[in-house]
Amino acid sequence: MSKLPDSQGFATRAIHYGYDPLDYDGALNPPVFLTSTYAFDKSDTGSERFAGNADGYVYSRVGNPTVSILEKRLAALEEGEAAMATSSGVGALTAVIWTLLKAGDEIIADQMLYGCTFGLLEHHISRFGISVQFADLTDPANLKTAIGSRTRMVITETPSNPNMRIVDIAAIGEICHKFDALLVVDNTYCTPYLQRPLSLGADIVTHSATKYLGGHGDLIAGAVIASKDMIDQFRFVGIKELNGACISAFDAFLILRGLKTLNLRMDRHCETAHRLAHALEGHPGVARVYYPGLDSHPQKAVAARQMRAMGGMIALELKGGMAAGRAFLDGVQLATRAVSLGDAETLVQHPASMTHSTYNPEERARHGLTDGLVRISVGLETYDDLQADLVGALDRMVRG
Ligand code: 4LM
Repeated sequence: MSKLPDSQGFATRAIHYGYDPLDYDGALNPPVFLTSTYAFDKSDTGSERFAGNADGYVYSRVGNPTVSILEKRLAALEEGEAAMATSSGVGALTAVIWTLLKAGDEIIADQMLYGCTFGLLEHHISRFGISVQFADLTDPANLKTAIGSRTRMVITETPSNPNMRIVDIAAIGEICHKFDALLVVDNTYCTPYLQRPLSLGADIVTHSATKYLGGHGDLIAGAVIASKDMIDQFRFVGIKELNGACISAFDAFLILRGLKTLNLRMDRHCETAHRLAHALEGHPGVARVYYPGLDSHPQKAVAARQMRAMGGMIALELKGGMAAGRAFLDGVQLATRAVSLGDAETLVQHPASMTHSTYNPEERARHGLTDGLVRISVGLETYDDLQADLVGALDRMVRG
């Protein structure tokens, strides 16, 4: 077990926390335990572990030594008591919802969420008797109006995927707790390096670890960070018996590797995105740039309060709607046309027809997602090359 005190800095924890090479023959990197099951020295050991009376592994759907190292590290980075890694971000959120809620309960969710999160909440969860209200949580007053005695959970992303709205975590958390509702914050866009929702008043943090935490576009994974009590429930009910969305030891290893450079990558993502947001604002093909570091962003002050820096994601509202969005995407030469985010490669995509096509046109209009919005996941390439590529694509789009 790592001997580092809890007071150590973010990068130190991201590199060392929860692992001591001397526990594993000096191996600098954690071993990848590729095993589905674990031998018991005698039958009593197995039954005691299954009964929860003794520590120890029983089966890798529920726990694995490589995964445990990742979980300890993620909890330390998010400043939570405990963490559980999952096979995807969707697996993390379903483990939370299915474990904690029952028919008759209500969820209030922000009006703008990653497309498949919206799909789950708007199109599927009602089949299980759970109702969902959507509200614009950028104004906490809207939560005060919507919340009631059946509200068990409030779910938000901040910044929201894809249009970068900012939700005030502390203000929303305060309202939730007056009504005994749990606040779930999807922290995928920020990572714990930029924002720590639990310290701001959230109860549960979820992640798509596919994105910045892994950082290299080579895996699908997720995570939940919360109190030890809740994580035990998510593990022994949510993953073990409800959705089975356990992470593989190999993917856990890759995320541990990615975490070692998380702060360096995030610093560069943020710096490049900030410069690009300024450079693209005012282009004749661009109606609006959504980036919380710009003076034009309506929640700039809230973002500055709760985020260390403004992140690596930018959304552009193009003049010319869907056709302009497609023309821009087809015009890039260095950036990659792809969904997902948080990779070294700059990725551009068109939410209305791709990640957020789970919102039908009427839902897009109601929830404030326009057809002319394109999303840029700013990568780690040389700044000048990126600016030339994106401005060039916009110039060609304008010229038609
Ligand atoms: C995308 N996003 O936006 P898995 N939470 C947030 C996300 O952006 C995502 C998930 C959860 C995209 C995927 C194609 C804020 C995913 C879901 O994909 O299940 O790891 O995470 O491009």
